Amino acid sequence: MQLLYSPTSPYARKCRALIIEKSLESRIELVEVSPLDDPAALHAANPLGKVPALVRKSGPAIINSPLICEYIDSLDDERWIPASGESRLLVLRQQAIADGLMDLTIGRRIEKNRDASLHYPLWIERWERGIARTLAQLDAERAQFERSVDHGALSIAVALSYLDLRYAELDWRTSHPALASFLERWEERDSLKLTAPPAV
Ligand SMILES: N[C@@H](CCC(=O)N[C@@H](CS)C(=O)NCC(=O)O)C(=O)O
Repeated sequence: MQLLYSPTSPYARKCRALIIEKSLESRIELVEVSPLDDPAALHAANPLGKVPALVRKSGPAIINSPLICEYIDSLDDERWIPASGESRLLVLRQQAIADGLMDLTIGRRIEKNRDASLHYPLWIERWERGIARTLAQLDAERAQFERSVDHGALSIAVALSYLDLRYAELDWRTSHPALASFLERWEERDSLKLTAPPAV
């Protein structure tokens, strides 16, 4: 199996970190691609042209990181995503909030990367307000995940770390010190250490 990924993609980082946590490295080969170069292998796996995509020996490629993570989690008996019930909903909800935080951070960055004359403040401000609200919400529900070692907590850690990469000027660690401590604990784990994005 091959996971097509890019080193800065937080969605791919979730999958890569989960692979490491579950010690599945020998079963899934990591193949770096650059989605903006439109590689044929990526388009064959995912017509949306997005990473991550998981190419299996048979059967269609699996796309969209939550589905890929479900599949990775099913490869052994150690559950990082609970199989059923309220605990499953909670972990999937945490992943959804983390993914949404990544979406907002990416949307803001794409807008900011345009020529200044093309900036659309309405969208930049809207995404920044969404990021601020999400951080406040995560802080308010911290007790639900801050000591957990599961896919929900992993996803939140990856999303917070992505803010450091793409929205460093927010300095969210100063305004949310307890969330910062949560991330620092995750940053001690190999799963985050070995998937850290290259310095930009
Ligand atoms: N919902 C998707 C989002 C994937 C995504 O947006 N990936 C970005 C990289 S961070 C990408 O491949 N962008 C290239 C493009 O949109 O053309 C997931 O969770 O996998």
